[in-house]
Amino acid sequence: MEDNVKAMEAIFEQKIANDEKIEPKDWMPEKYRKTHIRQISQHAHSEIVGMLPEGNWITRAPSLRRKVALLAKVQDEAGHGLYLYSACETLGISREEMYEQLHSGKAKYSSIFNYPTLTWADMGAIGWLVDGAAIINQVPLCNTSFGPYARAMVRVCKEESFHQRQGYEIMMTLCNGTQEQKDMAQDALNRWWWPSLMMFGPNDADSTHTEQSMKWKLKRKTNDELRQQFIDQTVPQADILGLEVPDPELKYNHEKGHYDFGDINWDEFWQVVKGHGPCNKERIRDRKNAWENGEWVREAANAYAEKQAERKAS
Ligand code: FAQ
Repeated sequence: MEDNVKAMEAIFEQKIANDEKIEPKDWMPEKYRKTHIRQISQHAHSEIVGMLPEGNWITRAPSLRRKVALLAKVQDEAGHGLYLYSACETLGISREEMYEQLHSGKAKYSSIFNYPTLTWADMGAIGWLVDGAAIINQVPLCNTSFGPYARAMVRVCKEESFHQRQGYEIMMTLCNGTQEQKDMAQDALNRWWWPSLMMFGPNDADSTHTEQSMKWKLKRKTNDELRQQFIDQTVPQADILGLEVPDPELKYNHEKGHYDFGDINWDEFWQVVKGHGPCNKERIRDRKNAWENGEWVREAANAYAEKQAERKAS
């Protein structure tokens, strides 16, 4: 028996070393399965909770064109959540259990979605910065070792790239508008910059899972590497907009070929992660309400599926 497990472990390790995908029916170590359930379900929850801050502005979009684009974006996030929940189900956890973990606070979701969306400029800043950060985090995940997660990420990244551009275009329009509009854009950047940097997770030295996840090729880059890549890519975009990144210590380091930046407020990050951010309670309340109000839809869909199955069987 033990020899059998060792043999399966060796096959698994070989596949990881060869950059072959691990598929749901393949043998995998229990810890690999659990880590994937944790990360993929948290990722799915982030997409679904992430619909709320922007959903808040659909009725107040400044034009029909903006409303259509925002609606499409928010729907895309729902789709991303669904691919990810489906990918996670292949690891042997039910969707109900995942929702239960979200509602009870056992499962996390991204810290970024616990901040409020105060003005229309926040729609620009979220698309530009939050989707921008999500792309940088998710492009390496297209190459992650678990097949269903990697395949979901390919489509998600294509859609995120449209989201990032629509956000940047909103910022561009505001920055080319009146002084009041430009001030709104600057205020949004001031509020969303630091939380966007926190999206990549704690510094590598404080990250619980990075080392093991890199070995399993679940993560292909560390939190700090991705954060630096985001800063290097985004600062020149702020320059084009004529906006100032709210970090007095931000400076291009020619020797390193990267921007140096100021200290991130990790106390704030952990407070938000632990449920004490500005909107945590509201977000979970809204998700629970959506789950409860959708009960009749789930019942009807299940009843229909059962009837169809009965019909096929008879
Ligand atoms: N927020 O050891 P690590 C999006 C937790 S999707 C909350 O470094 P790991 C699209 C972490 O879970 C955004 N918690 O963890 C969109 C762990 O706690 P645990 C979501 C965080 O997993 C755009 C502990 O801290 N993206 O934006 C955060 O190796 C616009 C220690 O951390 C993904 O989920 C955080 N920011 O690395 C939607 C991408 N960071 O679980 C709508 C996939 C860390 O032990 C609108 N996930 N924690 O209790 C990942 O790449 C990784 O899971 C990281 C964290 C990088 C997020």
